[in-house]
Amino acid sequence: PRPAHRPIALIGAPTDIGAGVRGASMGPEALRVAGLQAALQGHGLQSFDRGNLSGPANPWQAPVQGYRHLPEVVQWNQRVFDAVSAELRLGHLPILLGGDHCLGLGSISAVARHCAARGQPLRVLWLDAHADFNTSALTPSGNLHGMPMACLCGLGPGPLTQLAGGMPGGGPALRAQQIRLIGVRSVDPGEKRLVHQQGLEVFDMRYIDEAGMRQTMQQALAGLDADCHLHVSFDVDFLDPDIAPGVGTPVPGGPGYREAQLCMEMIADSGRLASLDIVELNPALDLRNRTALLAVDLVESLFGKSTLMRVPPPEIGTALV
Ligand code: 4U7
Ligand code: MN
Ligand code: MN
Ligand code: MN
Repeated sequence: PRPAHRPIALIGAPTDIGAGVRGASMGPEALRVAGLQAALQGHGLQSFDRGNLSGPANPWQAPVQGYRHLPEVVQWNQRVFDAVSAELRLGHLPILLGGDHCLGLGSISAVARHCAARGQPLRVLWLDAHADFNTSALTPSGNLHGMPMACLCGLGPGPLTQLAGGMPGGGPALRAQQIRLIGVRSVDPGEKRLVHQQGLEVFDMRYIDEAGMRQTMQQALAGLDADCHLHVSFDVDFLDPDIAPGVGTPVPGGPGYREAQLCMEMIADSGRLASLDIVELNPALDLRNRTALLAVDLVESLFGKSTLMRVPPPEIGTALV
């Protein structure tokens, strides 16, 4: 079936092992309490809740050679890799409920391996206030949630760049041309140079201000192959903190409610969404689960709920009412 009509598997990864603030470990439960599964079912989508993965506790240590908690981050990501791989093999659409964004590494490594084995093109949309492109030499914090994009491009410690044995050809999980960074407004100085050097396509907030979300998403989704696997890595701090306060690393000046909805609706219209991460939600900093409820609302749009008064696009509208 078209990716958007596949059964959905929810995978909880309750950890804040890569973050600089505690609390993202409560993200999976907050999303469940906010009604994620019922919302998906309300759109006629079949879904399974696989429960939570388990992994090492957060030892809250200082960085060692530029990395905080590297062995623990490796372990969590191996479990995420295995869980996401298993769902992809079953033909399901995995949704990773984070957890901090270091887990995007395990999730996307699994997706990249799956696509490579089938010769299927892959595109990754990274919705985030940050570029997450630090290395141990560049990071101001040592927090691995600021490094998954770089690791996926092959810049990082071996156990993370070669997760679960690495790609068939031995190369990195992703090439720069497969990635679109959207919503970026906080990048560290060395990180900025590296992002440019690697040639990543970045739609930062300045670009979104000037071009608008519509043109931004048209470009970010341009040239998608009919067979393409589209992965969305949704860092909740992508959103403006006025509407999404429940995150550990808020940055002012993000997309507002309507812009975020349009972003999600245009991804839905592509009909190619085949895997998703929802990460960096921090219920300890939220207000009455408001950010989790907003995330669920946006995920509904991502799966085809249109708030616009119009006839839905035929390929999506037939199965989703
Ligand atoms: B997130 C930061 F220094 N760049 O590396 C760092 F500003 O997954 C923040 O996008 C990283 O939320 C934020 O520590 C990681 C910092
Ligand atoms: Mn992030
Ligand atoms: Mn972020
Ligand atoms: Mn964050």
